[in-house]
Amino acid sequence: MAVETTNAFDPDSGPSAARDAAAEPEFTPYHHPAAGWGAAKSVTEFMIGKEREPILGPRAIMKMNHENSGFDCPGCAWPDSIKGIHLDICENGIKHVTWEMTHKRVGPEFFAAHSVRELTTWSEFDLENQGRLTEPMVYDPETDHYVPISWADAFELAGKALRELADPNQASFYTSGRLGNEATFLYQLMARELGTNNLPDCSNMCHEASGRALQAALGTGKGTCDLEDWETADALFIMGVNAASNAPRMLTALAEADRRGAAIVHINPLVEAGATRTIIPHEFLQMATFHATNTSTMNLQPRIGGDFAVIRGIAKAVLEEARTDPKAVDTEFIDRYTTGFDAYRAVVEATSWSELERQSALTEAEIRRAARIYCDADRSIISWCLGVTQHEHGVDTIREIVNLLLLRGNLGREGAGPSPVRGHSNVQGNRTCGIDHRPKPEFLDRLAQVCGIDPPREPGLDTVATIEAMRAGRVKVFVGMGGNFALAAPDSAYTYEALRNCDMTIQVSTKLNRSHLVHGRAALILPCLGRTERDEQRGGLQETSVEDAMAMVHLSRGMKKPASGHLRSEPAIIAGIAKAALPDSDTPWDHYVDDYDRIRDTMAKVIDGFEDFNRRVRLPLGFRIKQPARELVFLTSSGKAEFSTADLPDLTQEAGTLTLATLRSHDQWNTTIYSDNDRYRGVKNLRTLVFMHEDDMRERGLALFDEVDITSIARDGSTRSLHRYQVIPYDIPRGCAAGYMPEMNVLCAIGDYSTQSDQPIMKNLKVRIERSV
Ligand SMILES: Nc1nc2c(c(=O)[nH]1)N[C@H]1C(S)=C(S)[C@@H](COP(=O)(O)OP(=O)(O)OC[C@H]3O[C@@H](n4cnc5c(=O)[nH]c(N)nc54)[C@H](O)[C@@H]3O)O[C@H]1N2
Ligand SMILES: Nc1nc2c(c(=O)[nH]1)N[C@H]1C(S)=C(S)[C@@H](COP(=O)(O)OP(=O)(O)OC[C@H]3O[C@@H](n4cnc5c(=O)[nH]c(N)nc54)[C@H](O)[C@@H]3O)O[C@H]1N2
Ligand SMILES: [Mo]
Repeated sequence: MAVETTNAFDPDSGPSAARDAAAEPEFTPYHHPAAGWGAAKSVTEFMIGKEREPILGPRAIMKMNHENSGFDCPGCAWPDSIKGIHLDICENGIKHVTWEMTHKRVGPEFFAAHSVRELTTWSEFDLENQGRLTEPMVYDPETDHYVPISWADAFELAGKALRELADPNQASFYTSGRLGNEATFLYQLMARELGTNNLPDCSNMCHEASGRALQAALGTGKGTCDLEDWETADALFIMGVNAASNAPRMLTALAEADRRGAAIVHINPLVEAGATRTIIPHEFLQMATFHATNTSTMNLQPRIGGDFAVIRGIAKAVLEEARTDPKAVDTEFIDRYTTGFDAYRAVVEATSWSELERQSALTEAEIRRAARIYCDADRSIISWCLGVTQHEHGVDTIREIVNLLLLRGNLGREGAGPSPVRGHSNVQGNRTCGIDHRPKPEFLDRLAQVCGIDPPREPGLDTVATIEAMRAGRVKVFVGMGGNFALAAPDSAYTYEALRNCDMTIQVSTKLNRSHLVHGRAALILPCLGRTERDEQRGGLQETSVEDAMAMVHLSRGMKKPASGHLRSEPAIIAGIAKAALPDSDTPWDHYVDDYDRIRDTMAKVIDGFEDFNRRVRLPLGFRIKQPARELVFLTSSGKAEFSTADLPDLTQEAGTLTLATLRSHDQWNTTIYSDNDRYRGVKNLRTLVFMHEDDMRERGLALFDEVDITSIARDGSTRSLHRYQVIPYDIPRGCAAGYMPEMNVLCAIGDYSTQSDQPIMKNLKVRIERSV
């Protein structure tokens, strides 16, 4: 099979036309520190320039991420600083908030003026840039327009579609990681009361590998570190994350680490902006004096997918060191808390340096230097994001990270441990509160007992399986609770066909996006309140809770007047659908929505670690979910932390092919594109690009901005192509290439997901890149 897109963008099979085709692309490598004045200038332009009027006043910024008195930043999941300055905000967080607070509106007049067919030719930027959705809309196939519908009729339409399914497993309920904990709980309750565990989420594309690896090794699906650990570690290993763009508040932690003399090692095929120098986002004095702080001791640039070899190499060097310095390995810790060490040592010793060099594309000396830093540090944290997870071998690599930590007892004590950088602001909370297509029996038992339902026990569908089931007609109703499924998912053409094959698609959203245009035979758009907005219910002003990447649960309270009087909160929308779909339900849906404290009281009885939820979540900083592994209690089958012994993956490339990773630019939030610029990578006015090593370009006779066709070769041999992308020479290992999601999702074959995590392999595509004809 070969999928061709006729030009760079094809509304029938992928994202649509670039925003400003007239603007000339520019590329000037960026040498300034990350954050600082560049960021401040960009924010100002964004707050005033783009939107033409100030939107986010100082009051809103001050309220963001404040001790339980404001709203949680809807940006990344990096925790709020506990000590010192609470004004821990960043350029991108301000962008995300401003985008939600826009004055523009997408009302019925807009839909009356534009058919769906017409809107499919608009760019992602233009769609979202129309502003906030204001009223429930239903698709009218006669006219190909969305038309207004009352909430009551919308709920009845959705309820009827769900009621009439022959089997509840013909519905699938997607969650994007912005959904608050209370709505999350109601959402999974509705799905399970209906009788399905089909609860795919963005985590299936994000940190599924982290959850599975940590669960197997340590008996917890989460990292064990908190921000105080970051503040006391002697060495930080930062793998596969573009911190300056995607977790900017991490820069503060890195700069502080550098000041106290801690070592920072970045492991990334690209040297990202945050991996050299930064200006701490909130230190305005530093901005004025342009005083940059180092954020790196060492940069290792392995080839894409080479992380396993890097970590194993460091472990090998540590074990070699232990022959002369017994303290290099923490034998007491290993004996007391772990199992499988001897087998692990044997596989590490059996892995040769030449093989490690070949697979990592680094030299033995480079790896040994990182090992030296690791051995010299009393306390080490290893942190990672998508550069590690979105691979076939994501789970094995994270287990190797844990192996390395265990070797020196870097677990269960201050300043040490595994610390995955989560994505969406509440993606971790979604999982904690029941969004899991493979729920644990204990969770279901408690849900049954407390909520009086009979939840299904067989596993449900994840993201990829949902797409396949929709395409095959086995799933007929798709509900998207936030997010932009059509574009975020792999294999755009295939995913579009799948969504279009549904009897009904229902999207609960704040802004217009591609998933409203790529819809089922019947389609609903249900507009909801954003996190910044006041949520008034019968019981008064409501707050909703979220969990950050370090397991802190705290309240978020919107304060802005809702974008439209018709908007409903996510809990209210879920309850509306649930009542219509489950007319005989004994669940007190309205009672819950009237006062979210009541949802929390039920959650306290169902969810581990949420005891006394209502009181504890109102403590000044909220509360931290207890972490057995942090206390050196391992809920694994052996009762110990388990070493793993995976073989080194073979990354040998076929001649003429490159390995391509899909990434975010600085100016985007997943599928939300703010501009065509990527400041820290020095790119302007261009998203249809591919970064390559200059020797790989030369070999193909290519120069800056030359047009190329990119063809991916899937495991099953099928090919997918993008045409007329422009090439940029970049500091990236040979044989590697990179470009932007979601445009490049066209290239991700639906069948190419990890056999270890079921995650689509979005960072490791086999491609051919040739000059366009
Ligand atoms: N502003 C902004 N913030 C965001 C997001 C956003 O879109 N915009 N998205 C949020 C979400 S949902 C998530 S999950 C996170 C994502 O945060 P990131 O993981 O930073 O996201 P990506 O842009 O995909 O970047 C992946 C990084 O991994 C590197 N990489 C690629 N392949 C490899 C590899 O094989 N090994 C290693 N070691 N590195 C590799 C890339 O060079 C890049 O630096 O950010 C969250 N925060
Ligand atoms: N090729 C490739 N594909 C990827 C990735 C990659 O690295 N490479 N990364 C993957 C990852 S890590 C993730 S997390 C997914 C992201 O996938 P999603 O979470 O599905 O996508 P987003 O772009 O974050 O969703 C944006 C939309 O969310 C809606 N929205 C915003 N705020 C709210 C809110 O408060 N409530 C509701 N109901 N809706 C809201 C708006 O309508 C907006 O258009 O993409 C994945 N796709
Ligand atoms: Mo994510």
